[in-house]
Amino acid sequence: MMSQSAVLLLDCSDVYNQDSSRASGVYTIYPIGATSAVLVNWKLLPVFQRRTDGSVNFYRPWSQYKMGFGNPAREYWLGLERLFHLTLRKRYELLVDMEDFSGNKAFARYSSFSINPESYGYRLHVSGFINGGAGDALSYHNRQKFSTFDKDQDSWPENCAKLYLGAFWYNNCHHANPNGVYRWGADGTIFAAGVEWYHWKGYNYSLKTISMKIRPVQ
Ligand SMILES: [Ca+2]
Repeated sequence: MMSQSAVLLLDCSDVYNQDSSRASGVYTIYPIGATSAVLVNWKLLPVFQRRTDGSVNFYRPWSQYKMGFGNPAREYWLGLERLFHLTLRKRYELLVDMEDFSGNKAFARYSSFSINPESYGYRLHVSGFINGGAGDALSYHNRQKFSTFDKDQDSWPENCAKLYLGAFWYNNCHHANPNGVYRWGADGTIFAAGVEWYHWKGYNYSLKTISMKIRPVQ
């Protein structure tokens, strides 16, 4: 672990800049300031979203999506407020990794990623798609505000978070639902409510794993 007397780290690239021999393990970072410590795994990080085993309920209200929940080593949502402060300071790119229940893997990469502050609904800005076999399910969500079941900021007359049992930058409503219900593969019981990336597996296949991670663009 880093020395607690060290300079406060804003993200993992600062860890790396301080000491490249520490390029693995869990570190404490401070995206907002000294009172905002976040444990992150540098090997995988900064990961701001991860589904891997269905151990955490992701159907949660705005306050929890704002402040974060889960376990950084397993299923996790960093929190929109921390994510905003992270992407405010530097230019970031986004990598979305995913895997199905047959062991197939794919990714989607975006060369630019940021979000606006809460007063602008944590609006998403993502561009520069690079295909790693998963297809582009996220550009559809570009420039959308974040929505939860108790805060509808989507572009659909009804409440997308309630319809698809998740929370996301819903549009009208989604091509990706990474915070949906963990459903162990193919399942059309409730349309498009699983952990989904439409352009790879369609609307009725819930992924085994998905993670969304960012790193600074040099
Ligand atoms: Ca709506």
